[in-house]
Amino acid sequence: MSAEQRGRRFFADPSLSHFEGRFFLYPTTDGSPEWAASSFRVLSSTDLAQWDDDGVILRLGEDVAWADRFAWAPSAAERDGRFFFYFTADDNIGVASAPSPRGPFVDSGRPLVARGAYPGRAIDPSVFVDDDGTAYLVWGNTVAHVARLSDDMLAIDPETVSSWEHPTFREAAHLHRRGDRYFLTWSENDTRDPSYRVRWADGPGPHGPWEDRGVLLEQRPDAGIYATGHHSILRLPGTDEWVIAYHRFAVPDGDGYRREIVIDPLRYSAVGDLVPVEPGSHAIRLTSSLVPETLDT
Ligand code: FUB
Repeated sequence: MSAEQRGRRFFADPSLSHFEGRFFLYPTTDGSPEWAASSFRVLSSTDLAQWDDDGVILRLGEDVAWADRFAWAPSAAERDGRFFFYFTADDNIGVASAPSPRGPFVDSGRPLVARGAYPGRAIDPSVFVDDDGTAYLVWGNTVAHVARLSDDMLAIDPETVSSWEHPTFREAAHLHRRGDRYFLTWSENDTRDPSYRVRWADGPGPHGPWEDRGVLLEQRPDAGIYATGHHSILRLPGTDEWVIAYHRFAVPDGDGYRREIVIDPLRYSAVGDLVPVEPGSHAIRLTSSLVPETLDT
């Protein structure tokens, strides 16, 4: 590994939120084989371009007693001034809460979705809050699940779980709504494969039924961009402008364990369909770090 490579920071699985007038990114800390991170950090920004690393917000094994490895793919939501952090921990999904988007997060004490409770792997939680305030958790690998969250945001209602299988559904399911249309987006293929990419479907409600509408975002070999997947979608507050945050192999010389985050505009056609994303932007820039360290080995 070159000297230049050694000081680099790698992040993946970006979950982008806007809380208290600031953008927050909740990612997986990347840079180790088999995605071996055991803690979560949060990044924040005012402009989506320059990002502060606000440090560690949850440590598996220390803050989470029931799992100590594979800290992956989180998502966050706010309700009544409290912040809820959904995370993967060793193929279970947990939830922690805090008075601020930067924590300190306190784990609920048990998995919210335990390994094996539903078909497929219990990974990649994503929270969606509908216009009427109802919150849903979306998760899964090979099978996508959607369930209503309880009013206190700490449990799913098992009576409401709907499951969805699609020949290309791999992981990273994400829900968003624009007007009366709901959009389910997800990753297909393997995150270590250059062909990892995002696909979309739409439907009339948070449980579908879903109609596959095609590929939303994929590699651009001519520009050296590969494995564009695991995304989240955010409407910029007070506008009808949208962005998509996703990861790709870090440029240059990245791979499925050294990924970086990009934020690109997301556009809709005149009839409200999603328009394929043109990947090409620079990865996010970290301008300050509370805890400088080198994460890659
Ligand atoms: O970052 C670890 C895993 O890689 C995530 O859970 C998947 O979605 C894939 O991005």
